[in-house]
Amino acid sequence: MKPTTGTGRPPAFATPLRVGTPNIGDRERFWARLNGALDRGWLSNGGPLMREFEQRIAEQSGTRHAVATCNATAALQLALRAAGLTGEVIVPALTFAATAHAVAWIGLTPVFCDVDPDTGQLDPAHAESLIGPATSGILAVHLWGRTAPVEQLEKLAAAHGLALFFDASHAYACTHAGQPVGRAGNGEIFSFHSTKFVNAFEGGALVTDDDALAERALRMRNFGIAGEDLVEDVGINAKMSEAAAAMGLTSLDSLDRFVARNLANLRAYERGLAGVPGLRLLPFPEGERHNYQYVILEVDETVAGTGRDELLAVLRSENVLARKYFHPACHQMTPYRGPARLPHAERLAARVLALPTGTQVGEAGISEICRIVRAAVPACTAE
Ligand code: T4K
Repeated sequence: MKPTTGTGRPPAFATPLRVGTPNIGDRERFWARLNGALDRGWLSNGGPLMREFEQRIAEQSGTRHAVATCNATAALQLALRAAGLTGEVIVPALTFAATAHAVAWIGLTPVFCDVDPDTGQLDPAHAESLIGPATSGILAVHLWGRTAPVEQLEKLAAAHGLALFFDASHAYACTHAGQPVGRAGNGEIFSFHSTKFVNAFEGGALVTDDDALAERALRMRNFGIAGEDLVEDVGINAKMSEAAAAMGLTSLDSLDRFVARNLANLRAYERGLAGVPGLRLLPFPEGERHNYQYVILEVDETVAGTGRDELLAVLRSENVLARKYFHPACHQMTPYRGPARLPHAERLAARVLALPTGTQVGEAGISEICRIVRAAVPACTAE
């Protein structure tokens, strides 16, 4: 049965427009790389494609080391383990569950921090109030590809002797203060999941300038093995396969094209939603390089006359599968639920919507999405 809008007419988009549809690079180059791996008979465990991928990630990030992994969650865990963190780690409440889970899964306690009400980034003042005797580190997030308050957090971590990592899953190929994301704190972690603008099917990487940290993470990624007869650490299998690296490299080849498409899409959203009462597209700070992969719309129900969830229902009925990234806030998820109230994280989690972008959609499609949104906002139609 064909989907309908409930009015009997077909949805505006015949095929669903999703948030996170992968950008696909040059298929011929992908197959050539994959065939090379098959011909070599070397499919994982530090193969040449994985090493080339690491080299390109390190170059882009301006770091001495990149440790590629099977996903970013594993890279986060490797980073925290390799840095020897114990006890409590401060994390923002407004992020994907993986940030908190990476901490909890290795037996550490995530302590949830509130965020800036405008940007959604971790609030350093609140983070400071959460530091106690058991705190060993801060894991900040460059949420939606906009960067966290890096300098303030570096100052805070230094003053309290804490490790500092950045979950940069959304921020590959971005800059902060004109410098590539990757060099802040003790290390930064990227995701190359299929839903990210550069993807390796599944993949991640820890980048760092800390030689000892990189060496330990490299070992731990491969069962803690240091040599044929030597196992030096408790390790895990977090290796990136050659197939993933083939995809990752092919994706990197098209990075500029993907960013250009995302930027053109963002501008189309900005034009299409300009002046709609109660709606705000979260801005990207001027003067930095961005990947523009997360187009985030904030809905103020009191002004718009419709709430985020109602707007989402309308969009979904038209086959625009926007996502509530990120809802619920982590401290409201079942494993972490407690008495803590984090008003800014809760408020944003209830108001934000990620809209489709990437190579699957162009300006005509976005203008149609904006038309649907405008028609769904009573404050707009009443004007
Ligand atoms: N830290 C942060 C801040 C993160 O956002 C993430 C991941 C991580 C850490 C951990 O990174 P990894 O360990 O995954 O490398 C998706 C992704 O699975 C996840 O990687 C991502 N963040 C998160 C924001 O989005 P879900 O639960 O929303 O996935 P799902 O299955 O609902 O798919 C998302 C959308 O993408 C849907 O609209 C469908 C579409 N999609 C997905 C896939 C896999 C496609 O169109 N094609 C595909 O192949 O988590």
